[in-house]
Amino acid sequence: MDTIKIIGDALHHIPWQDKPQGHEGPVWRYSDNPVIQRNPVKGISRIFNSAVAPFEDKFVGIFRAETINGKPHLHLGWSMDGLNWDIDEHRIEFVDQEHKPYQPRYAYDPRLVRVEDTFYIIWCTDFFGASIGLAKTDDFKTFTRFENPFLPFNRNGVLFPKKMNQNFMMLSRPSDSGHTPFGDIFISESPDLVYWGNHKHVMSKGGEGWWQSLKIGGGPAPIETSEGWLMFYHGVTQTCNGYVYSMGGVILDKDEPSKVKYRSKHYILTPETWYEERGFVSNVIFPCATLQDARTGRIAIYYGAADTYVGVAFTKVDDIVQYIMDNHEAVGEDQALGRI
Ligand code: BMA
Repeated sequence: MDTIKIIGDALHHIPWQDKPQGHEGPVWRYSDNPVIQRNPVKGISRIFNSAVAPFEDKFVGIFRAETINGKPHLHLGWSMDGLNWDIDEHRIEFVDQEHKPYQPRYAYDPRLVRVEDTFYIIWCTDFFGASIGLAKTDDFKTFTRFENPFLPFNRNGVLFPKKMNQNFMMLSRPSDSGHTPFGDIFISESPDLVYWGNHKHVMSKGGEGWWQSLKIGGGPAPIETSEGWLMFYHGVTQTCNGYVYSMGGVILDKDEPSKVKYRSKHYILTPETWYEERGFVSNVIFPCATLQDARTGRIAIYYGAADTYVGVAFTKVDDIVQYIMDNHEAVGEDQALGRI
């Protein structure tokens, strides 16, 4: 087979460590994890499930910050190397389309996606229950919210970095408002980020193994590759001590992203280290962002660990895509168009 390639820009200063000798599996952890520790900023006890992106010659981050009253809000941060972060102690102030203040009551699990020259933040917001919030920024100074794109209850909104047939494409995971014990991933389209439709089912929880038997949810924005859209996601299993969140990998069809091409039957990262196994919520790996370098195929994955820390893991596009293809398992109707 030809080499598998990332379709996109070079990112020369991507954080990187080579795969440790003898390491099994396609994903390996940064040796100095966690990159964000407890009580990282005045008034903030924990930062996790957060998103990063390259911006000008730096990296920008939108952080899920649990404030010391226990409520999550979004905070902006900057980094030169993607590993050492300077995070604002004040939360992001949003405005509406008329530039009037429009603050979410709470905000968590942000994704940050550039489509053309604009950055979009997608998060879980309070809309009479958990639903998806959406805002845009061009400069990380003004953050303009759209009306909430979907009805409650919904979470894990993930925008594709490219329009398809002139439409924005958004993954989401409809559910209930609490610690949801169910959920599949769906996709919706919009010409303007206001009107959404053409909803389709993308992928189901389940499969032969148990690690994603309870629910799944989209992760970082899908990465365009020569094999299709590479997406990391979280899969959840239930134990007598609560939920365990692992990371999975899937390739969605290039032109019909509601169709799964390949999906790994094994998790690609599961809680094993102290910072993943122990924290505010133990045993959670929750990926929300990647950085990637199309020139070398390097990918850095940013994930929340135990609802307490931010971790970074690495892979290379050919390793991970090959792994997903070699370990493919078709689940339910994933490979169909998703309209029934
Ligand atoms: C989910 C979300 C995530 C969190 C996870 C584990 O329902 O709330 O933010 O990381 O639970 O607690």
